[in-house]
Amino acid sequence: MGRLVIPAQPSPFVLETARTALLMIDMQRDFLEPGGFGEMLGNDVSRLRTAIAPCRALLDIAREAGLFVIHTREGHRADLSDAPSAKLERSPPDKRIGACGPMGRILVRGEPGHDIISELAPFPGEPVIDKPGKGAFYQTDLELMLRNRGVASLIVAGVTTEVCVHTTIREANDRGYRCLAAGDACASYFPEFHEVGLRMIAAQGGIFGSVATRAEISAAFVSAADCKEEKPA
Ligand code: TIU
Repeated sequence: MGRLVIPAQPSPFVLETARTALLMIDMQRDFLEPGGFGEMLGNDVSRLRTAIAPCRALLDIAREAGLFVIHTREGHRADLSDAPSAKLERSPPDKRIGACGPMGRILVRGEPGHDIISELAPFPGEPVIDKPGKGAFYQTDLELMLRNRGVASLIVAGVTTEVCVHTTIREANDRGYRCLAAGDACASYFPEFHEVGLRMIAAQGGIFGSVATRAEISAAFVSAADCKEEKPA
């Protein structure tokens, strides 16, 4: 599809489709589904569920355009050997990582709650990165995959805005990737953190990256596709 310009804050975001990946961060059952770990902690999961339809639309457009689509999941080994005690100890024993939650052991790989929601299930061939931390680069092979594909730009969506999406964008920015947060395809249990989180990305000339809506991103892809079709053979 080639070069695309997406209206964004603080300035238009330019990308080459062959050098762009869509990162879908942690759209997991335990965070998003009623009866999961997120709700067990007292969070209103309906706030996160607002991101599902925009994420679905982004996946459709990215797959159509041939972008490299990568999904991530936060979680740990069954023996918890990759879970720092500082992370384990911050919740009471019956609600901490590894405890039995409503959808299996909380944030443990292979458990039902750890998996990606069915609405956004990865397609065959789309890598799923299992990450032990909040950032998708920390202790994973994400950077190796991006480098091997010559990726320069990332469109980032998922949950939660101020935690795993933010940490991943900060990690990516320090590694030299151009990042575009898909604002309404991200969400938080705390609306004020979502809003300020997005503002922080675009502040100071785009200190961590840029922010656009799902509709702005889709429109740029659709108009690039139309443009291509109208060209004489
Ligand atoms: N994926 C992600 O953001 N993990 C979290 O723990 N988020 C919270 O907001 N707690």
